Amino acid sequence: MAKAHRSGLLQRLLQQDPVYDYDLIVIGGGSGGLSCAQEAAILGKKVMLLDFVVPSPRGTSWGLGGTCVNVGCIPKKLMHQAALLGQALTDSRKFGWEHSRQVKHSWATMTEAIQSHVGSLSWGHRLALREKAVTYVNSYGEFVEHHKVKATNEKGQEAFYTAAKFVIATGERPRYLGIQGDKEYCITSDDLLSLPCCPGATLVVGASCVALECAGFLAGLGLEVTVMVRSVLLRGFDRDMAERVGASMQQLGVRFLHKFVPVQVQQLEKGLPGRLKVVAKSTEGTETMEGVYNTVLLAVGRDSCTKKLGLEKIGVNISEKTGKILVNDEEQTSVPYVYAVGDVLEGKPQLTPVAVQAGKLLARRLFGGRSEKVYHTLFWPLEWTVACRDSNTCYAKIICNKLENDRVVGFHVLGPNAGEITQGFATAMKCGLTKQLLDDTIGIHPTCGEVFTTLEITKASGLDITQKGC
Ligand code: NA7
Repeated sequence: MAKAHRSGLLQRLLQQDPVYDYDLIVIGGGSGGLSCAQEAAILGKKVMLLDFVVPSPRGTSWGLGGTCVNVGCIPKKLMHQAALLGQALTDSRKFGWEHSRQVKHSWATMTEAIQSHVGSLSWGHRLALREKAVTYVNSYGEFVEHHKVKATNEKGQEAFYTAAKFVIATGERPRYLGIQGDKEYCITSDDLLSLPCCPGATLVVGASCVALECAGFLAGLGLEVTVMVRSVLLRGFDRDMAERVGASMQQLGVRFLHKFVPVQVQQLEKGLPGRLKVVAKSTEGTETMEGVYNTVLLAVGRDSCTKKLGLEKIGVNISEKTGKILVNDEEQTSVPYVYAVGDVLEGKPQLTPVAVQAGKLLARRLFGGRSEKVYHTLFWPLEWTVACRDSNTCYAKIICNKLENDRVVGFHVLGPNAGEITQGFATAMKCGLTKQLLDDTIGIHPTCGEVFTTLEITKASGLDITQKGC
C-alpha cells in the first residue's frame, strides 16, 4: 500500500474515472499483441498498438507481425520447403524424370520470393488493424509513469499516450555469446531468413530447435553445414528421438562438433558472405580447435524483450534469472492494470498458437464481461413428493465457459444420490461436456439426474426457479 502511495498508483486508482487516451495500449505487434488488440477493438474498446523492431546488430529489420511472420515460423518453413524441393528433384530421377540441365539453387531468388510473401502477410496485419479501428503506431513503447507510455519513432520523435490498461507482448530476440567478434561478424535467425546472399559454408552454434532447423534446411539447399554442440542435441527432448534426428541430419551431410564452444570469431576476408575464423574450446578439457567458415549462425537461445520498457518505473516484476515477466493465472502482472501475453512470459507455454489464443482470451476477459454462464434450478425429487418433503431444497447448477462453446466447467447438485449423479457427469466433463450436449441428451425419467438435461434458466436472468410443492 505504501509503495503504491509513493509511486502515485494509489492516487490514480482512487481517482474517479480518470480520462485516458485509450482503453488499451498493446506494446508489441507479434502474434499475441495483434490478436489481443484486435479482439479488444471488436469488443468496442479504443485500442492502440505500438510496434517497433529494433534492428539486429547486423542491421536487419522488418515490419508488423513479430517473429513468427517475419523471422520465424513462416520464412523458416518456406526455406525448408525450398530444401525439400531440391530433394524431390533428386528423387524424381528415380521416378523416371529425366533432366539433363545442371540443377542449381539461387539463394537470392528464394529469399526474394519468401520476403515478398512475408511482406504481404505483414501488410495484411496492418490492414486488419485498420479495419478494426486499432490505432497502429510504428514506435517503440516505454513506460514513463503510471498509465503513460512514451512512443519513440524511427526518427527519434517522441509522443506520449495514456491508457486504462496495458498489454505487453514484446516477445524475445536471439541471444549473443558475448565473445570477441560475435556481434560484429555472426548472424542469428533474425538475419538468416532475409540474408541477401547465400551464406556458403556455415557454422551453426547451438543444438536446440532453432539451430537444427536452420542447419537442416541449409544442408538441404546443398551448403556445407557444421553444428557446434555444447552439451547434447535437443536438450529436454526425448533422448531417443533427439539422437535419431542427429543421425538423420548426419546422413544429410551435416557435420557435428560435439562438446565445443566458440571463444572468438575473427574476420579473414570481407564480402558477401566473406570468410571467418572461429576459435573454439572443448567443454571437457583444454583442447582448442579452429575452423574457417563463410557464415557463423548463432542459435544459442532467446532473451525476452523487457529491459528497455521502463517496467521498473511502474513496478512490473520480472524474473531476475530470465528477465521474463511474472504474471498470475489471469496474465496480470504485479501492476494490476498491466498484463502480458506470449513468449515474454515466465513459465508459460511458448510460440504462436499459444500467444494468439492467449491474446484473444485476455482481451475477452478484460473487456468482454464475465466468461462463465451459470444455469440453475431448484428441483423436487419424485420420491419426496408423496412424502410432501420441501419442494425447494434440492438444487442443480452448472457453470459453463462461454469462451469455449459453453463447455461445462462446474457441476453442482444438492439432493438424493448426489454422489452417484456426479460420478457419471464427471466423466462426461472429462470428455468435454458442453451445455449443448446436455440439452441434446435424453433424460432418464423419473430420475434426479435428468434435471441437468433441461436446464434453461441462467442465474444472470434472475428468473424464478422455485418449484410448486404440496
Ligand atoms: P534454446 O532452446 O534455449 O537452446 C539453446 C541452444 O544453444 C542449446 O543447444 C544450448 O546448449 C546452446 N547454447 C546456449 N548457450 C551456449 C553457448 N554459450 N555456447 C554454445 N552453445 C550454447 O534456444 P533456441 O534458440 O533453439 O530456441 C529458443 C526458442 O525459440 C524455443 O524455445 C522455441 O520456443 C523457439 P545446451 O543444451 O544448453 O548445452
